[in-house]
Amino acid sequence: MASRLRLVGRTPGAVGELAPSVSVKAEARELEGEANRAEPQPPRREVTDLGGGSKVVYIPRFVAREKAWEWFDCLDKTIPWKRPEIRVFGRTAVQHRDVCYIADEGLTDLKYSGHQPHAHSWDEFPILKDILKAVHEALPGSYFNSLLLNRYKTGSDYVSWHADDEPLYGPTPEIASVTFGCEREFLLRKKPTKSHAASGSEEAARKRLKVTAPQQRHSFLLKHGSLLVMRGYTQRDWQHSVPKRAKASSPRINLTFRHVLT
Ligand SMILES: O=C(O)CCC(=O)C(=O)O
Repeated sequence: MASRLRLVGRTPGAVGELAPSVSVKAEARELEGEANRAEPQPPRREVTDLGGGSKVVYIPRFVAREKAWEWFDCLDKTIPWKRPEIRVFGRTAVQHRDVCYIADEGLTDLKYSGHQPHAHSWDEFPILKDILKAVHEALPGSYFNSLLLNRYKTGSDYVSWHADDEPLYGPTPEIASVTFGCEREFLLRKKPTKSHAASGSEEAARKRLKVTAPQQRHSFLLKHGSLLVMRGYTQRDWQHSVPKRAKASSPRINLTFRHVLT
């Protein structure tokens, strides 16, 4: 401290003041150095309690901007993206986004909409091991052994309303979702329950009045380098989607880390 005080020259900014002296610049650099040496603060977290034991944690700046672009480029180029055919409401359709699946060896196979993705090994993609490590560090006590990657090339690519409620994840799965590239809206809506479902006469009255049934909804604008975590009964009681957005003109890559029960 004493040495810094000795270095200080005249106060800059006074009328007729010369350019800051070397000693003032030295002090500024020293103060800057001190700020950089200060304990790094963990990134800000926003917690949304959805009620009924469901929760969402959102960390907007999980990965620093430049690092996140580096990871985006590497994933965009090196992942063997596929756009598979799936069965929806009895019809075959091409999925509206590129996907790839990674899992530990020996886990129960993932199957959704009549499609069973090939499970690649983590060893094929060192970058995914790095991202998984960062996720585990941010979420102490959590453990993920599989990953579904999605690439939305344009605003016409989307994922429709669904829940990741496959039995292989158990009753209260934790899903950690990392986003790179274009910002897109991530929506959550409550699944209708018996107590919320309207009776026939209530529904008829609503139709006459042209009123939509009240439904709990939440929306998150998922930023480049962000992490969103769904916890508790979110998959049992809520659905999520990433809708089409005409204005989304650049690609977005999303990684959802999951734990398959063994
Ligand atoms: O792209 C996203 O943010 C969501 C992806 C998703 O819902 C899923 O992989 O199940």
